[in-house]
Amino acid sequence: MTSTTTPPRPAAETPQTPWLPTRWAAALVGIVAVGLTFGIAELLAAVGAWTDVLSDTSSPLGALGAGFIRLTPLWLERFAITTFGTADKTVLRIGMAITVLIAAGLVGVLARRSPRLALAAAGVLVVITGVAVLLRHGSSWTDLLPLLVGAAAGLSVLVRAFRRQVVHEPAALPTTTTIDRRNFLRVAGMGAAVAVVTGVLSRLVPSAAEVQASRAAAIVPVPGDVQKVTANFGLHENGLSPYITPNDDFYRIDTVLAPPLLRAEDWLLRVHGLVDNEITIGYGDLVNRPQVQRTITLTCVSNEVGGSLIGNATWIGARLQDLLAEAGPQEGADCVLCTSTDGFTSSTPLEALTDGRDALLAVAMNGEILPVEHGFPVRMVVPGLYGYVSATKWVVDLEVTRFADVAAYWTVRGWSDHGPIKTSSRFDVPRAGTVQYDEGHQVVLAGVAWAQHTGITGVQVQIDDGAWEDADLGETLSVDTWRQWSHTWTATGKGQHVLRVRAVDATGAVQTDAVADVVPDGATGLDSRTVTVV
Ligand SMILES: Nc1nc2c(c(=O)[nH]1)N[C@H]1C(S)=C(S)[C@@H](COP(=O)(O)O)O[C@H]1N2
Ligand SMILES: [Mo]
Repeated sequence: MTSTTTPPRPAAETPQTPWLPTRWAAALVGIVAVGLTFGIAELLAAVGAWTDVLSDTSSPLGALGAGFIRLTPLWLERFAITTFGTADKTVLRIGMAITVLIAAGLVGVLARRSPRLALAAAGVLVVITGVAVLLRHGSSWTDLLPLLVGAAAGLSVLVRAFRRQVVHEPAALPTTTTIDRRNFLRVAGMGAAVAVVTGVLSRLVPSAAEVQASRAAAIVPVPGDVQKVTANFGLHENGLSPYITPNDDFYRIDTVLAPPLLRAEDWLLRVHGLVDNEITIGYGDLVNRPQVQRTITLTCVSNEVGGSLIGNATWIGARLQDLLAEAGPQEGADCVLCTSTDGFTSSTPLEALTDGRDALLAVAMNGEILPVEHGFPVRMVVPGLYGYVSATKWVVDLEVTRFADVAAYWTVRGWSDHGPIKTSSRFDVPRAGTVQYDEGHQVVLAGVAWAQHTGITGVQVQIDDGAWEDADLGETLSVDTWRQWSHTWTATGKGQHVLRVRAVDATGAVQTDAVADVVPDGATGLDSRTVTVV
């Protein structure tokens, strides 16, 4: 028989001294509780999206990011794009993380004083996030589920950690309430452990991986119609942009925090609105249509004079003109509202999609399947129009309509309805900044010039107030791409000199020197360099 005697119990605990966690410990528990909320919610959202039970819009952090972007005033957004360029999303993420961390810490500190108030504050955070989830394009009430489950876990940690106990002081002192230290530490520790585990798990959920797998399985279609490409195309000068921009160097502009997770096998495009025949087409049908290969230069309307929001790539895809012809646009239609799976919209002039130019539903970029951040599985590419009115990535819906009846993402924010690209040119060499040359030095000036869908026939360089001199031009595949240029200048005259460049398009029109801001329809003015001859 085993002894039933239990080891002697420790002596009855001495009456506890009133205890409160330090502010830092309380803040940390607040962060754990909020971390748990988002960790669990993101995990559930990712699993939900992956299993198609929930839409891609149920991620609370994604929704907060989208809400943040939507509320960002125009000037700040432009400042972010021009200051941080493609890193603007990273800056936004860091900003959002800091904001959430501070709010979570404050909730913890508040709980130390009043768990009820803290619960209310945390509730406000949850409601704000919930509203952000519901405001996302294509979301429904069920998309709130991940957030609600996460919040239940997070808030219960908060409540349990800060559960009060009544302490009866031994003497005739009044009864005081304090926090049970052991319980606080146990709950905080458990909460932190669960938060870390869910955080790690949610990283392992293969929803992004599924999309990459879908992309890896896709095969670049063989185009039946290819523009001639000669080997070693274009000019080669140190510092000059290559004629074709490699995918990894291609500028990226969009309004999403993370690219939407859309698999090729799930992609469907609906063509509807003012058409005789509605069309719904899947990825397989799209790549089975006649494919063409075209080199087209994309440009962002936010590109400042001399800026880098421009790139030239070779795209493979089906021509939009043929698809629209099958749909049969009706009298009075003048616009196609193109919607991305992330909710972004562009209103594209119907004319630009049907006037014979190579407007594409592109599936490949520079010989690869479209990179996810450039629109996988399908994006639009329209020669001659700025990206915001034409280059919709992750495109899933084309509604033939009238400009008078719709408003697109950027047009409601003060940008023009029609966005034809303005003729422009820039220096790549020398780079901006202080440059010195010895007198008599043969200085190579070089850059790119563009007038998509009209074509560049000349580039001219001016030294100070001298005559405009013709630069040499690189070859070009079509009027839809930029052209490289270069010019040699013999550095003469000690002191400072201003070098300017301007383009001449195929109609003979010379690039204007009038300065215009990027808002509402693209910047104008001349790019220049100031150099010193010694
Ligand atoms: N879905 C979606 N498509 C989009 C955008 C966006 O914000 N969302 N931005 C447009 C803008 S403003 C530009 S300039 C181009 C940029 O394309 P890129 O990122 O492949 O260079 O995409 C266009 N397509
Ligand atoms: Mo853009």
